[in-house]
Amino acid sequence: MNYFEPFNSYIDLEEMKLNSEGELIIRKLSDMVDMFQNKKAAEEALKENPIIYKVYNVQIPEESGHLQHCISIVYPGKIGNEYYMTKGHFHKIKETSEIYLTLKGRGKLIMQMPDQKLRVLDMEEGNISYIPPYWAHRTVNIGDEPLIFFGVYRGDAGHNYGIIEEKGMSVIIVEEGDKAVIKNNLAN
Ligand code: PAN
Ligand code: ZN
Repeated sequence: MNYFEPFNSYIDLEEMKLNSEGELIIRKLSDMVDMFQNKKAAEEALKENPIIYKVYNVQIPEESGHLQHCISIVYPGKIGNEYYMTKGHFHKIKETSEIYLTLKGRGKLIMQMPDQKLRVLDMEEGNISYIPPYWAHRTVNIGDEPLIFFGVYRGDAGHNYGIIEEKGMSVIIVEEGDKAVIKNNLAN
């Protein structure tokens, strides 16, 4: 039997750092510039190339039986009137489910089925959001502080970004008159 040591990680919410040995992913605007709708605003913002989000991954074997877990931080900001967001993905193992626990900030969790069925959940401190099997998922920071959430999912799930990178999701979340509004994505 494979033996694996139990261990703790620690999230410091003030420092916004996860204390663990795992990989840190930093996504800048240049990594996802085509995903925002306002091309002119995106090009302008590219001069500064802001960090849109970070993911602190705990180092876990990519095997069934294990649970991958990580802390994501989506920074506040907009490209044009579209809020900063994650790239969004399906899992390679499509029947993977996932749980997000919102620790700080305000966001929206957009989920979409391959047949385009769509759901949007609020992410607020203390919300535990369940992403059932088959749903693609993307998070959007609609507040003015970092959106910080914990995610956990099966060890061997993998990520599939392809379809969403090409086509986007069927809605976008934009600011209109100080409010976060869900709009159809005309480019989809
Ligand atoms: C999360 C996401 C993380 C970043 O850990 O991977 O928030 O989003 P993207 O992977 O879409 O860039 C998760 O859902 N993992 O499965
Ligand atoms: Zn996921």
